[in-house]
Amino acid sequence: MEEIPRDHPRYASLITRQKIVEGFHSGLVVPQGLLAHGRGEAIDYILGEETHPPAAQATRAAAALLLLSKNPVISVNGNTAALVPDEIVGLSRLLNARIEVNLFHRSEERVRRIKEYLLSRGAGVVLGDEDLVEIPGLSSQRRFVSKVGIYGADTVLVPLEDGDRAEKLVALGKKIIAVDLNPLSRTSRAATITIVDNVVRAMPNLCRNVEELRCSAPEELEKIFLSHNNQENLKRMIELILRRLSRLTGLEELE
Ligand code: PTJ
Repeated sequence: MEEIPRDHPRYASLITRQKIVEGFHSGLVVPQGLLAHGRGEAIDYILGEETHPPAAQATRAAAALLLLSKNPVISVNGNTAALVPDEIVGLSRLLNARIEVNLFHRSEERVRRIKEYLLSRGAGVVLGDEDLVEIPGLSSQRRFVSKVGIYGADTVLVPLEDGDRAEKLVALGKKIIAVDLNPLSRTSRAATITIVDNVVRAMPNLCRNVEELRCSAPEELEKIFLSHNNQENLKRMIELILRRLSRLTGLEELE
């Protein structure tokens, strides 16, 4: 791995970029995943590469929802496998949740590679290559889902979605938790809860919140979940981005 000076002001961002590039070289990430990452980086730059209060609140609501769910599933694509493999495995253990590989640019070879990678990081079972059914009305490759995984889930965590699937899963009556740096995306708007944060910060935060809330009474969890309003939270994130942009450009009068 190329040496990145620790005192570089954007050290964390450059390390994350390295992980994506390594994931690409080892066949986990598709070239399109590099572009998607760059899109996320641009928004993260505006956010100052830190977690803001609306994202922290969404993360807590997501933890409550996951703990209330009977059959939560963590959907994994190439980028998330490359960036947060240990957190995916850790969260699945904390919640007893299934992990499923579900890809937009699907190939049997890449499903196998991602599955093997997660198993090598300690995952028990990884679904995504057998017992598959199709999500009705969805034409992308993401329509192939495991019958006992995403298809049977009541809540699906979809870090770095690409917009086509979240809406269909919501239409099937599932609750969707998205992690997406873009508060304007279709996924962000369609999800039950969207965490507008970098997946490298959101996943460890989510694990921490689940640990903190795991002994809470269901009524308490419900209160946290029901007090969350996704559209309102997205609005707060968009306002925050506008405020930060106006400050960065010196156009304070926009505030
Ligand atoms: O591995 P595959 O085949 O399933 O493909 C995965 C990608 C990411 C290539 C595919 O899902 C795709 O094309 O996604 P999009 O449409 O580019 O959307 C990705 C979204 O994730 C965009 O809104 C980005 O802003 C956002 N994003 C990118 N990197 C991060 C992120 N959000 C949170 N954390 C990130 N690190």
